[in-house]
Amino acid sequence: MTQAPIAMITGASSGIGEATARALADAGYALILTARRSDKLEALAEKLRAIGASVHTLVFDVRDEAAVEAAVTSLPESWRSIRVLVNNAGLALGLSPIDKGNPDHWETMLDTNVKGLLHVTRFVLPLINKDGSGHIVNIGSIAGKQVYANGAVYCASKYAVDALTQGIRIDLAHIPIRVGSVCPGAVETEFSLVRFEGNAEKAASVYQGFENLVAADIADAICWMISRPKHVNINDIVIMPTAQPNASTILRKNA
Ligand code: NDP
Ligand code: 8X3
Repeated sequence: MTQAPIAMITGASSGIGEATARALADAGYALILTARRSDKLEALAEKLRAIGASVHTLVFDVRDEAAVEAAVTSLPESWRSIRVLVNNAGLALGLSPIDKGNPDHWETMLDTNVKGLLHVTRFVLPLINKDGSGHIVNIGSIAGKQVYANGAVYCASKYAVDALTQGIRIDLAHIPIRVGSVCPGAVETEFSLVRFEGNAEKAASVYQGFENLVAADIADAICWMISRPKHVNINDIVIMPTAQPNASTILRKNA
């Protein structure tokens, strides 16, 4: 029996990570799903098992280096050969000018989006396939290409993801492990609810008056990126709503 290729997705408990888990299950991958909220992760795992996917869940905070190491070390032998790592866990907190920013928010964003990605990559790298099929996909953002007002620290964290993607790409080319990023504009997920700390009205207003991206659009791009032949490395995909030409401009109806 041929074993299904394994993909590990961080931040699989909602949004883009969850949609990617569904898409990769449909594409025949076995899945290692990670996040902090074990109830959400288990509910998704059960749904995917019901459609025939093999799923292993790991509950950890990407900011906690020791917890990341312990979780990866805990993987059973049959889960220790990973074809695709999707570094997706991330968040924004707040939307404020720098002189009014909250340093706790800054620390959480940088620790999650930058150091968390590094911790996961460092401990998972030894398990990634070295036969040319191995792949790392980092979820960046249009905010990592263009800075927008009141988002300096979130943007800085995503510029760092862009730099790390380019650097890791160079460093792993000799193995080879393929490395690329998918950088979306506005996708309706829990992202804005988290950014505005549970203010549902404020979060909903982000997506009003235009057709935003949905998480499945990003999952689709990830599936395409990782299904290219071994000699093709897609370095970067920037994917935007048609109504959002750049990081700072959204064409809203009735606005
Ligand atoms: P969601 O809030 O829906 O999902 C974020 C995921 O990250 C959740 O599964 C959450 O799980 C996980 N996560 C957050 N912090 C941690 C942590 N410290 N440790 C472990 N897991 C964590 O948002 P999205 O799906 O939109 O976000 C996914 C990625 O896409 C992020 O990197 C985001 O920056 C990026 N992005 C989003 C865009 C958008 O418009 N939505 C646009 C461009 C990029 P849990 O809380 O259970 O730990
Ligand atoms: C999320 C995109 O522009 O809402 O990375 O910050 S944006």
